[in-house]
Amino acid sequence: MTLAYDPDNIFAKILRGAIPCVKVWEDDKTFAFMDVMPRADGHVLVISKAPGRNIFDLAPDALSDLILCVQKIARAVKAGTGADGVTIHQFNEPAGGQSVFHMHFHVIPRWEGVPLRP
Ligand code: DGP
Repeated sequence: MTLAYDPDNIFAKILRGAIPCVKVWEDDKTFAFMDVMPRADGHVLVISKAPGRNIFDLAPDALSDLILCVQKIARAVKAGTGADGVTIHQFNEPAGGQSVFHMHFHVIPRWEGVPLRP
């Protein structure tokens, strides 16, 4: 069963400007901002402006726009931080590690031999 999208989730409030964030990208379909609990310096969250809870219910067109934005942000994060690579995380439902129920990707810069912060 797909659970309902809650329009009062934290990322929906960020999109509405009701909660501040450090924005790094915005267009008509997507939005990216710094994670407040970064696993590494330069950790960015990338979200769709469409109201999808996670991978199970985001509309296909919105998912296409989102993953293309993730690629753009991954390239920018790697170039901007000088990282050796990036780790991309995406979690679905509490059992899958999701805590904010608005579809998002984590883009985390990585350096050789440096573990992620907990
Ligand atoms: P998860 O749903 O497990 O992918 O984790 C959600 C992430 O969102 C977590 O890394 C912390 C981040 N986060 C939670 N609340 C806020 C917030 O108010 N602002 C920002 N910028 N990030 C947040």
